[in-house]
Amino acid sequence: MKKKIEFLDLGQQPLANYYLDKSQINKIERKYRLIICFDNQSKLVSIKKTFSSKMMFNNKYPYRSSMSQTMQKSFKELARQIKKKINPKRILEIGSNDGSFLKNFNKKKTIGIEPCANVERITKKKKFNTIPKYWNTKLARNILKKHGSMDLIYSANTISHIKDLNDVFKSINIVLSTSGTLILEDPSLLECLKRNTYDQFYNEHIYVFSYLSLKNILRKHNLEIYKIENLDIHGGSNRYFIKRIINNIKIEISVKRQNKEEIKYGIDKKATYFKFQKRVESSKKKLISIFKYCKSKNKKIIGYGATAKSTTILNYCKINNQTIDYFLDTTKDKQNKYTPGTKIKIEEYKGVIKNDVGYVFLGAWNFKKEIFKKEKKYIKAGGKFIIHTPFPKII
Ligand code: JHZ
Repeated sequence: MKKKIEFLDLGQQPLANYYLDKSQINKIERKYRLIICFDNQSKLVSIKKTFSSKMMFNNKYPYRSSMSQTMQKSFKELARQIKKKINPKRILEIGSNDGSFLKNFNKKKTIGIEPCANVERITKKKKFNTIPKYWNTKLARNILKKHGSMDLIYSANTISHIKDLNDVFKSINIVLSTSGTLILEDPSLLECLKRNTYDQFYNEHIYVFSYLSLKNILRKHNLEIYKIENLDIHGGSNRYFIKRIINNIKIEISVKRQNKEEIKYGIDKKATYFKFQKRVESSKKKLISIFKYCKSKNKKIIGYGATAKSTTILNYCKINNQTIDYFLDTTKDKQNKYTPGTKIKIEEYKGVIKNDVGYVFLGAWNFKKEIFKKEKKYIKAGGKFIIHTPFPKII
């Protein structure tokens, strides 16, 4: 029986975080076909075509986790929980980005791994110990030799970006202390399917994990999940608390609950994925018709939050600079650049949405609450947002 089943084709796509300079917009961009697969044996959902880490995560990486209050709050709250319940002496973060998580801890206790040197530098400037390298067994051995074992390893939105998962966990096993805790946080496949957020798939998200698939990988490395928190972060993420199998920590009810929910939804069945594919196709049609309607009203349409996710949506639905005037984004490294593939100018967010804007396409829909709170004035004045999840609509 064929193990890997291709269930969704999101068309020709550029690299999601590869924003273009003005000089690049007339040049041919590198594109690939974004096809999503389900492995019937391991239950792992992955993208078919992958790129090297060097190509995706280098010293031009634009993403900063500090750009959202929601993320900052979430990291702060987790740090509080860690200090109270685990009280680790040594903490390692894999994919520390600009230090939004680490900054909640004593500098002497932490090490951050961040291969994107431009982002790593930001945390280093704040006097944190950071290493601009990719996570692998060589690095893990060096860390162990220099700093000893770690009793807490945390990684948010990073493990799903590394192709060789066996190497990831082999490396973790080298550094994690015998009684250590591993906390992983990544988008939830169950929520992605339920909310029709097909934009969770792009070149950086090599995997979108379910509990079932992650459990299978961890078991191979003598690790197991003992607690799961369902978070609203990034449109529905899971925070997995993981221990070595040999350690006698009680497996909490949240694990059983997640298992039950995923089985009930059919996350282990290929039919579930073909149903999702149908919903994605109809989502595309609906979104295109919404944009056509908005355009017919002769009002300006802009984008809000030039996310990696929106690269998938815009390229899949072929919505480009003919439809969206410009994007607003708070990230300096994205401003005055153009969205990959669709070439929509990204402008600096200066605190207000201009009066002439009729519709705002919410690229950063995962921060809807935070953004709606900020944009009360625009909403009060009758401004409308276009959102694609769970179904495309104008709100
Ligand atoms: P955001 C990135 O994905 C890439 P993206 C990566 N692969 C990943 O997994 C996730 O992050 C975690 C802007 N913004 O977080 C800032 C505003 O302008 O959804 C960001 O550019 N105003 C590592 O890019 C973007 O939106 C605001 O008020 O899909 C949000 O990007 C807010 C809240 C955000 O991740």
